[in-house]
Amino acid sequence: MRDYSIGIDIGGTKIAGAIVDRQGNIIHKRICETPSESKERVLQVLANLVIEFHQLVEKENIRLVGIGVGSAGQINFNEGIILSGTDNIHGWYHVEVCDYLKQFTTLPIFLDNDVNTFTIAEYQLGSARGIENLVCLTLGTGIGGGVIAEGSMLRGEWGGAAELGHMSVNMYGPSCNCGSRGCLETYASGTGIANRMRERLQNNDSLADWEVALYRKNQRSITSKDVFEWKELGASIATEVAEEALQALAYGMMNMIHTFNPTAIILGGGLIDGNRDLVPAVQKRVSKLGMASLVQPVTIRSSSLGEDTGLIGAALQVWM
Ligand code: BMX
Ligand code: CA
Ligand code: ZN
Repeated sequence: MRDYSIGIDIGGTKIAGAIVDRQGNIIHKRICETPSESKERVLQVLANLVIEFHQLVEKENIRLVGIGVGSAGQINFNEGIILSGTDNIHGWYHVEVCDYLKQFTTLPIFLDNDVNTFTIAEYQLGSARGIENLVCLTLGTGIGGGVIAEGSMLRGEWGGAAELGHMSVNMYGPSCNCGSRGCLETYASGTGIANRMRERLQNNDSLADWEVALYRKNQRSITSKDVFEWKELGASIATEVAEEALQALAYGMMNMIHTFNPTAIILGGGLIDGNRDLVPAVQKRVSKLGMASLVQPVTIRSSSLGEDTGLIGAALQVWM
């Protein structure tokens, strides 16, 4: 009998669940909408997934060995509690996920940050396979991080380590929802890039007519994709915003290299999946910064496992 585990990825808009083997093969997958109205409803969705997957494997004669859950936010890994997470779910703080799910299963349950699980997948199966000193960064709605140090996940005191999107690259920079200023996330996440673009548009009245026409879009619906497309067309403000994002990333990554002395940095998330050219552009900038002995040997690569990396990594926690 082969061993499988249940992986669950809790996102702000959808919850994905899967039965996964140790090689990252998914044999069953379910996607549910995240009920934003209450944490009780979200927990119910998680319980239903666990119950359904248990029923499925009974029929198929395969062995489940554990459950791994991933979620954005600050996770107490030791106690299996989401301390705070997405704003999309009403009341989504201090959620005792592991204790709750224990009512529905006798399997061991693990709960970790979404990008920590992404990091586990890249480390065990992806483009960072076997790299024992590794930094992963995802550029999406936010920016998340995960660090493997000397072959183990770096967790800190209770699991909150490696919130790399909230490394500040400018103490006078834009305020961040974490309470700080100039976090990497405020410059180089999808949300951050769109915010910086909007800000610049509001404060600029000396643009060429063609550029004004280009930006004639409902400002609220501007995305980071627009910004990179406008940059390609040579639009001045979009170019400034995209360059600033790359430069912020480069400085952030230099700080990470100085701090963790990694062999490689893996970049993933929606922004990278949609624009792989970002990786060499960042690599070029990083290589000009910081201490050469630390920075020069580091390779920067994009993730290789696709959109299910976080979900697969959630399941792989069981074998980490
Ligand atoms: C934020 C932070 C991280 C998370 C990262 C990526 C919250 C809710 N989120 O910096 O914990 O790993 O975003 O999240 O505090 P995503 O939503 O972009 O996947
Ligand atoms: Ca993390
Ligand atoms: Zn922040």
